[in-house]
Amino acid sequence: MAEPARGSADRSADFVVVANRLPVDLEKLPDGTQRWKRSPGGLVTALEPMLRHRDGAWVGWPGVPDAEVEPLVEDGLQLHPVTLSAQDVEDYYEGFSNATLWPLYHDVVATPTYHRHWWQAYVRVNERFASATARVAAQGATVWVQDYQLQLLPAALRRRRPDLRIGFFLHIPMPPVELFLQLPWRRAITEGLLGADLVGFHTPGGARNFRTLAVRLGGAKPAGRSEVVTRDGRTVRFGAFPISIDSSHLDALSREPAVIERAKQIRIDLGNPRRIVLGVDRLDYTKGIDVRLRAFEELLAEGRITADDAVMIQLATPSRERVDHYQQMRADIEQAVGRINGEYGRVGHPAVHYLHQSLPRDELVAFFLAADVMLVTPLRDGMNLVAKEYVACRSDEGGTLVLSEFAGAALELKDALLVNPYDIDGVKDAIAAALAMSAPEAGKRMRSLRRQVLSHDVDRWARSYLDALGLPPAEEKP
Ligand code: ADQ
Repeated sequence: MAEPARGSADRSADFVVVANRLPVDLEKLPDGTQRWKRSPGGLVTALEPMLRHRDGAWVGWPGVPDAEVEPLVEDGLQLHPVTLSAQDVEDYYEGFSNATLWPLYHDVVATPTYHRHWWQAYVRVNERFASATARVAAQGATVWVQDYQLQLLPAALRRRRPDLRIGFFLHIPMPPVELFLQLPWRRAITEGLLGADLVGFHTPGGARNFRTLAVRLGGAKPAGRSEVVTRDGRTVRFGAFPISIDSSHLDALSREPAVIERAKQIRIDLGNPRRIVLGVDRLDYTKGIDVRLRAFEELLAEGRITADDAVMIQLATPSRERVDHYQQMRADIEQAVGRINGEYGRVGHPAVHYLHQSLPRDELVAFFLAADVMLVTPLRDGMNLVAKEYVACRSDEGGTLVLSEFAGAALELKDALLVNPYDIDGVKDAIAAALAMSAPEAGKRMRSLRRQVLSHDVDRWARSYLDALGLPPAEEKP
């Protein structure tokens, strides 16, 4: 499906996306050969058409260590693989990105680990990404850097290529200064971000935190407008650009007869419970899977619900399985599921169904459609796309969303039942209220949520960010 890039790809792309991962994964097969497999994701869906329309390129890691692969062209899109050694993966990706930055930026809900050799790997890999991007971008090109793994890249790239227009978007929360100050390399990261022309966040709160850091640690000066600072005579703008999903596509999928049929079958397979309660997450300690299990368990223990009234399903995509925090959390969650089923299940009728699996898209949509109550209870989340996906899939205007106040999505999805995930009694009350909610009340809330999600999709997100960065629409290109 992919072909090698013909001729020199050097300095040929007008628009370059840089992310830790390429939109395709390299797979090494048992017979020693390798092939590319598409890794579908919201970001790819949103950016692909724009990249194709304007000689775009994507720079990223192909997902396996020590893969020395040549640039390739896939359906007209240049892909530029950056090689990471097994040591880089351990220190830069699993270490600094996922055991230092990830917990620090999520309100230290797990304790971040600070290792100097992880930091050195983070610097080394960011520099490598900067060199790769500098080789690919055309004179005056626009480069859009994605996420916390690459926060040094804007400044590293600007040093090499001052002619570029550089954007950066953070997909996770920007923490308050009081927490960020823990980071031994806080100044370098702040300076790295200040290399961009526009720094985007999901929420205005994230943007405000960035402003404080930029002034306090990055030597930036506040400018007249609230979302601008200046540094070394350059202007750095920042702001909130809440990401979204391909809403109309999910809406259409949820109307397909095969998907509707599958949703009915899921209910039958579960023994026709009165209510189905669903959780869908990457298996991550920030997502509050333990919170909702505990709330559900207490509701059963107190007799406020019975296992015939409500069955819970937790779908959890395997994630970061080599990072310590994740191994411990998986064990805790699986123990809780076992305990609840041991206490409240019957043969053939567990109270909680738990799948540690990634599901195909249409199967996931059928689960969304089958679920009467959707539980999205992160302790902290940049946005949380699952909440928006559930809403987009409820073309029948049914279902109730219980949503954590600490997900970025809560700022937009105001007609969800909002909960503080640290308040277990509050979460229990919200679940009980959702289970008891009348159809007209649920319908009213869902219609309002759907107006928001269907009118604010991922295309609109990308377009509004790129407009602010100053990238003209492709058709206006001379
Ligand atoms: P994530 O932390 O990965 O993203 P989220 O936004 O919820 O979190 O996206 C998860 C995606 O995985 C969703 O599209 C969901 O449908 C899918 N998924 C989860 N479990 C699945 C399963 N079992 N089978 C199949 N698919 C499954 C980070 C930030 C978020 C931010 C996004 C985008 O942490 O806060 O919303 O980036 O910016």
